[in-house]
Amino acid sequence: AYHDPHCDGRQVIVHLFEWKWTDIAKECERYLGPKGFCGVQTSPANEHAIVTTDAMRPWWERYQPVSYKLVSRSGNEAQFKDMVQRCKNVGVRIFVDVVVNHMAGLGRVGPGSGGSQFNSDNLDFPGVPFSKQNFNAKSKCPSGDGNVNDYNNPANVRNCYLVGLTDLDQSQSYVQDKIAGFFNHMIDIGVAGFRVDAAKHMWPNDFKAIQGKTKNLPEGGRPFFYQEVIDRNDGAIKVNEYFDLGYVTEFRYLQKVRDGANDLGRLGGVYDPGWGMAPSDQAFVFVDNHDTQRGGGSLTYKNGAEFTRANAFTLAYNYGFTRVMSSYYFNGDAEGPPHNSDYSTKDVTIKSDGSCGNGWVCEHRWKPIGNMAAFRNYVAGTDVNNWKYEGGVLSFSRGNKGFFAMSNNDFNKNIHTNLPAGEYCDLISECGTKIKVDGSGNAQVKPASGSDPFVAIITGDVG
Ligand code: LM2
Ligand code: CA
Repeated sequence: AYHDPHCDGRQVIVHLFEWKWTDIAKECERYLGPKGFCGVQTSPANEHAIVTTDAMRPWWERYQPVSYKLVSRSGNEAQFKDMVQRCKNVGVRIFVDVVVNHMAGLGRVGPGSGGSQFNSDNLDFPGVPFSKQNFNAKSKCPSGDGNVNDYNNPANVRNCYLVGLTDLDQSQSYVQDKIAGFFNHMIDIGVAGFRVDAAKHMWPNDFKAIQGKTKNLPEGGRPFFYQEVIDRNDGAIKVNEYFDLGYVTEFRYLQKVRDGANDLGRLGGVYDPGWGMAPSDQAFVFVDNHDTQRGGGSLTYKNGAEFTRANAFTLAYNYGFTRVMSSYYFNGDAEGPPHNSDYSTKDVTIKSDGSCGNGWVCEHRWKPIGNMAAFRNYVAGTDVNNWKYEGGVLSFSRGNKGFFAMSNNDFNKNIHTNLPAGEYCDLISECGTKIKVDGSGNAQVKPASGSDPFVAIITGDVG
């Protein structure tokens, strides 16, 4: 019920981490719409704590909610509305990261990014309002210090404070109403769905009740949900508890694809049911996210070519619903987005070669990543066939609609593509080379450029 992203069959979401609403609106119009992206995952849109104590304006202040007013480091409500509308106009939907497991951490005080006062130690958030009785009481949390510290005990994971973050009691009808009201406000504006932060730390039935209070989209249909459930076969909470509530993040994929990107022959095993991985129609997959790129053992933009291979493969293959991470350059783990001297976020600038400036990485604009969205859209629903790993080149077809090949280095190889005879534009290089398929479906396959050792072709238009 919650698995339709409402983007006309498009298949790829990009997380524009810490981007301002004004920049996301422009990116939808100038790049994401034309390239066939389904949508954008935004950073949390609601009011958050302003952290100037243990770090100066870290990115993670946005995971410390103060109220459900739409005023954040990315912009105000008017800018948010403008973004949602402009993106929608070019076929790109907005998916908001919603942080509703908790409010700001102990020790934090107001005002927040929207000017609301609050005091976490007193459990007082007048901007919602939430007060002491709306939070999980110590008596419900089986942990000595009140913090989550036993992943083998669901009550500990779900009723205690995650790293000192004040834990809401979602079993209360009042709390559910406030959270659903927040979702409904964004649905009225035109948002198509949500990434549910810390879903593992909420009881599935409580979240189900919140969804029950959430509206249909104005155009009809249930909002899209993907639940952040970190299941690495390392505790009591399993992804399958959340299947009814939307897609679930599949963190075991990150490890599989990282290992495969260094040893292409292993990529055939990225979906491993033996590991308890979610089936394709439940799995939300990605190479990295904003957490794992700061020390979660995943590949990141810092890995360059391996990271590019992992992403191109992810988009070419037929497992799960896909998201691409788009970052800013960082050294320290807490470092916030590129900013001006007053700590306002810097604009995303676009250089003449299509890459980004001002400290933004824009992985989604790297050709073997961004140009694969159209491939994934076109071949959706087909099987992977003709899997071949030979001479360092991995290749496969997607039914008789598409063919993909990649290697660690330049290559030039005769391969069976499974496509009808014809001459096809390589999508990676934006038709920098054409691949000629003969009457038996074979082609001499050579990338347009040895520095981007990928080839992707489809039998129809990219549109
Ligand atoms: C998530 N998913 O389930 C987010 O993806 C992740 O980024 C969030 O943690 C986490 N759950 C809670 O929403 C981040 C960050 C933490 C940070 C929290 C809250 O990774 O380091 O914790 O946001 O801002 C910070 C401090 C931590 C402190 C806590 C409370 O780093 O030392 O704990 O605030 O003040 C005492
Ligand atoms: Ca909780």
